[in-house]
Amino acid sequence: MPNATSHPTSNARFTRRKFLATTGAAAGAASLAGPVLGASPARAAAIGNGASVPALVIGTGYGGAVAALRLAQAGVPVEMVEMGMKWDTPGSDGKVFPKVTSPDKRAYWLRTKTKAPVSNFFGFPIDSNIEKYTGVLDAEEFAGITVYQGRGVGGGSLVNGGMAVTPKQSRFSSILPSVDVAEMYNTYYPRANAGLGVGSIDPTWFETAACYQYARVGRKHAQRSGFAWTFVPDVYDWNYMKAEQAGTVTRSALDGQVMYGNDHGKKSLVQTYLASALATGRVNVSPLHRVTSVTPAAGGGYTVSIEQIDTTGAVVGTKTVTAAKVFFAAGSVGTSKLLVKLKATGALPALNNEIGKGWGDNGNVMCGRANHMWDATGTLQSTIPCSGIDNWDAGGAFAEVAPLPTGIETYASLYLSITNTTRRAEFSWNAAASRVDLSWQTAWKQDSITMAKTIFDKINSKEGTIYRTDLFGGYKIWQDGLTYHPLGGAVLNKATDNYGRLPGYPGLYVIDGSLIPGNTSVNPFVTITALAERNIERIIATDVL
Ligand code: FAE
Repeated sequence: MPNATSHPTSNARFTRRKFLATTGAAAGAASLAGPVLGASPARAAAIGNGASVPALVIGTGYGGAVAALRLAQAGVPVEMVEMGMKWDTPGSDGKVFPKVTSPDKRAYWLRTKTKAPVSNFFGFPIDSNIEKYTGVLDAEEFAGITVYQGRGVGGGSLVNGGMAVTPKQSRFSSILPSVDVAEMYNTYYPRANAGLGVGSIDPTWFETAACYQYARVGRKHAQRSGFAWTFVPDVYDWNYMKAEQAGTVTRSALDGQVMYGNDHGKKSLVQTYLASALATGRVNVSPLHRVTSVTPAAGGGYTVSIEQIDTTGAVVGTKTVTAAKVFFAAGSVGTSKLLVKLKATGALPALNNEIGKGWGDNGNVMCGRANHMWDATGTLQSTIPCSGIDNWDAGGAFAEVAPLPTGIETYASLYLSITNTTRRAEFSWNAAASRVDLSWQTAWKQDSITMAKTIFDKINSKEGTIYRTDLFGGYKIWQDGLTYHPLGGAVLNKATDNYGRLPGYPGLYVIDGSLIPGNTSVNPFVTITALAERNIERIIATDVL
């Protein structure tokens, strides 16, 4: 396998056939699912300055991991460039990741103070000072909203709750109107679910597990108010979860790990798609490398500018590489910010006017309810949610019953609602400040609050309970200042063609959550993965093979 710095072509018209011919590796061509050509051990060196590569993927989240695996299986060497760290080394406490209750420098991306979504407890602020470090969770602040995102090899899969939800088929055409519904539900959703290792909680075990008392209380209240309550699949290893509850393995979900990473049990992309990609021997990952520019190269392909950073965020080097094909997989915010800047500053001037548009927050809004003393939610709470309340059709809200893993009895029920908001914001280039702005307004969350209230006003009224006012600031009922689910900014069939190709720039593709226009009706990563599977299959068949 050629070294990262010596890939055989920088030609924009690169094809797999050409690559195989130039390397003499044509024998035993791989199918998508089949064995790979001459697999060799994963290369460990970072991408070299001046490298010329067939395919470069910006970001290692869901879209990027799918693209890398499928390209590599088709015989194409892939360079992945990731601005965050590779999270594989324990700290002095013996753990790779900190707990939600004791965040340290590993928790946050280049912040000096934590910014916890549940910011107060009994009214007291709980954020604390930390050392500035390239931590795993970015709380990126725009004027009207804080957008939480994963940073590191594995992207959002490092920090998310693993809730792996396929939207109801009947709702799909309003999520992605230009995509064939049958194809998605017959082929790409099943492929994504299999690739991600999605599983379901054992419903019998659920009934007695102490760590899900909070979810059983949530179910009781939902059902007594006549709402549909449902288990939600997850990528957490449910057998490991059982063993955690039994006390026979090291705890992770039952030891307060989730939003700042899980040491055990959680199948992040590092254990699934990225492991398979690296096993091909054709994929190389460069952590702590941030792409800053992509522009057409004189001799064909694209010139990609990269900053290498250290763990304080300081730039310690710059690299310029040439790539025949570039896949934007930096997440909804990362990809949108790059494309908006590159269009406005003349690096990719022919990008169309849909770039930066159609961005939404998946309608995220959080709230807590104060339960009666006879409805304790438990001192031991699994950080992995396993259930939700579906009032989408009647009220526009799907609420996951979330944990509050403080280790003490709080008598609180916490919920993250996903709502059917139609609000969409736009990214734009702010030349004076040399940054990308987002037009989201906090007041727009009122739509989501109204929808979430269709569930919780009714439950409160039935149970004789009230909203908690001490979790998100002084006397504040709703956490309306954030999203965990950024979507859109380079919307499919608008900013790109119907498979993620960027018009005007052959060889440039978008393959992440920025393709999805603002809402998926449920937690988004299964849809991001399934759409990436659909698009890369077409791209490999028509643009690569
Ligand atoms: P993403 O996974 O964000 O990956 C993008 C990667 O690109 C990141 O690793 C970035 O560091 C990297 N990057 C960005 N800019 C650059 C650059 N210029 N150069 C190099 N690298 C760059 O994108 N979703 C669910 O479905 N279920 C859940 O239970 C769930 N829980 C969540 C909990 C939290 C706390 C958070 C933050 C998110 C949660 N999500 C959940 C959302 C989910 O993780 C998110 O939709 C996906 O990760 C988005 O996938 P993408 O491939 O679009």
